[in-house]
Amino acid sequence: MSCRRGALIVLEGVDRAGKTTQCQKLVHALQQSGRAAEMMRFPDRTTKIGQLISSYLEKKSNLEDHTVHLLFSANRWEMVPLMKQKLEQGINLVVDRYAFSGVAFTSAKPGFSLEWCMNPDIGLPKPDLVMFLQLNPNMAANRGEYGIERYETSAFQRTVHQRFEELMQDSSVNWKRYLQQQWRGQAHRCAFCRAGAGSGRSRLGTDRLHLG
Ligand code: FDM
Repeated sequence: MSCRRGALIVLEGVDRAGKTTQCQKLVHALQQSGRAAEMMRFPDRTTKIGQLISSYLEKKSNLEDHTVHLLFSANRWEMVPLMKQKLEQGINLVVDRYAFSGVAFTSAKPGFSLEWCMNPDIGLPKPDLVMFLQLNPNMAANRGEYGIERYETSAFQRTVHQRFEELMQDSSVNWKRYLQQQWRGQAHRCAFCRAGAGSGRSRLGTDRLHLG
């Protein structure tokens, strides 16, 4: 017997915006309402590729900028069979960062166009909903442990935020923006209906990831 496919819900935002907490709350809320839901995160630091990325982020190793961009993308691609399997089984996937982070962070570096950054992710399963948690980068900087990993400087995060703003202009992606005061304990409540999860309306993996 076939079951309805799960929804692919992505949470995006600058570092320390609270994405992980909201992902956990959303998974919990979905499960409480009787729906199958699981969380994934990118980078997934558990794989071999993920370990290379993790070491880079922790500043234990250096990687050339194009190379690390492609590794982030490869880290998503290696999870695609599992993602598709779970979605087809009717499991709703709540994903902490996705290709939008990939594009926003690399294109915040000098010499990288949005177009170049998008290319390796074309063809990834398209999310049914992308929730953007908006937090002023100066507020993010005051949060615990900020500054330990690579990219955690206010100046860089401001540029990342600008790149996200550009990506959010793409109306073929179902973006929903939450301001900080809105999402405190709230974002997960309306995410489910916005994604069409469990309704059978959501689409599985169009062959192109519309990032811009
Ligand atoms: N990041 C994340 C990228 O630069 N590219 C990507 O494709 C992804 C998914 O890695 F600074 C950056 C964003 C962030 C870091 O941090 C991952 P968390 O705390 O694991 O989300």
